[in-house]
Order: sequence, then C-alpha cells, then structure tokens
Amino acid sequence: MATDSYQGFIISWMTDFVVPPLDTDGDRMPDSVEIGANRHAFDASDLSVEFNALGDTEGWVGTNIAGQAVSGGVLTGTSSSADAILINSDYNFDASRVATLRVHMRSFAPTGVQLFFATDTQPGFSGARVATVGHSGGGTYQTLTFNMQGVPGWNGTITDLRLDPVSGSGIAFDIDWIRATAP
Ligand SMILES: [Ca+2]
Ligand SMILES: [Ca+2]
Ligand SMILES: [Ca+2]
Repeated sequence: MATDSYQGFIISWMTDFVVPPLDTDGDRMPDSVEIGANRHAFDASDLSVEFNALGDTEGWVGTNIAGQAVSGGVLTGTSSSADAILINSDYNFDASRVATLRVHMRSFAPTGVQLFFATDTQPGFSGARVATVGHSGGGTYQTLTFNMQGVPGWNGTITDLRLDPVSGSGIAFDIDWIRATAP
C-alpha cells in the first residue's frame, strides 16, 4: 500500500527496443526535425515529400513500376501495367489542415494523375474518394494541384495516400515533390 505522495518503480526489460520518434501532426516528419527546420510540428499543412535523398522513397511503396529509383532529386520509374501505384501508409494527419496536395512531376505521355486516400473511419482506397488532374505529357515538369477538400470524405484523420502517377502502361515519369497547402 502506498503511504506517501511519491512512489518509485523500477522497470526492466529483456530485449532492446526502439522508441519511434514523435510525430505529433502525423505528416511523417518527426517533431525534432520540424522544430530544427523552423517548420510546424503541430500542423500538417507543411507536409512535404521531396525525394532529395538518394534511394529514400520517404515511405512510398511502388507497385507495377519498372526501374523505380530515387535519384537526382526525383522518384523515377515507368509504369509496367495500366495500374502503376505509389502508396504511403505512414500518415496520420488532420484532413482539415490540408486543403490541396500539389505534385511537381513530369510524364512522357499525356495522362491522368490520381490521388486516393484512406482515413481512420474510411479504410482502404475507393474510386469514391479520389482527386484526378491531367498532365499534358511531353516530358515537361508541371505542378498539378489536387483540391483535396473538394473531395467527399476528406475529413477526420488521413492515414494513407495513394498516388497513381500515370494511367497506362509503359509511361515514364519523374516526381520531384509532393507538397500540401493550408486551407
Ligand atoms: Ca510532423
Ligand atoms: Ca508539420
Ligand atoms: Ca525533389
């Protein structure tokens, strides 16, 4: 029985473990990094994916993409089927803090580019929750703006993003960055 205001505990464990870095706003950038970089540790409106570190996909996992690599500041690849997709399931941010997602990319053929999402109450990806923007191709970089708050279901906590960078097989693309804007 505790008889005083203070109690002490000794906790021991048998194996090493790693404490994941705190990411309060769930934009995949740890609080310590955000604070050090003068970013907002408690606001996901500064979410950004830059692909500037060689070989670092920043949590994005590709499917049906040939030659996928991160080099020269971009995530590069070529669709190997009509359904090339990139998924990042590490997000956990407040939908109300992100009005748009912009993608700076080039495609070597005209194509539709799609952004799907899942939330804490709407798991999985659905054709009912998608924003689509066209890229005119030609291998020139364009900034595509996806108006996420205009898509039904963009509310609660966003847990997953899925970018379909091109639509159609055999289309080469380079993604330079993905960035959010605040409402
Ligand atoms: Ca963060
Ligand atoms: Ca942030
Ligand atoms: Ca980049």
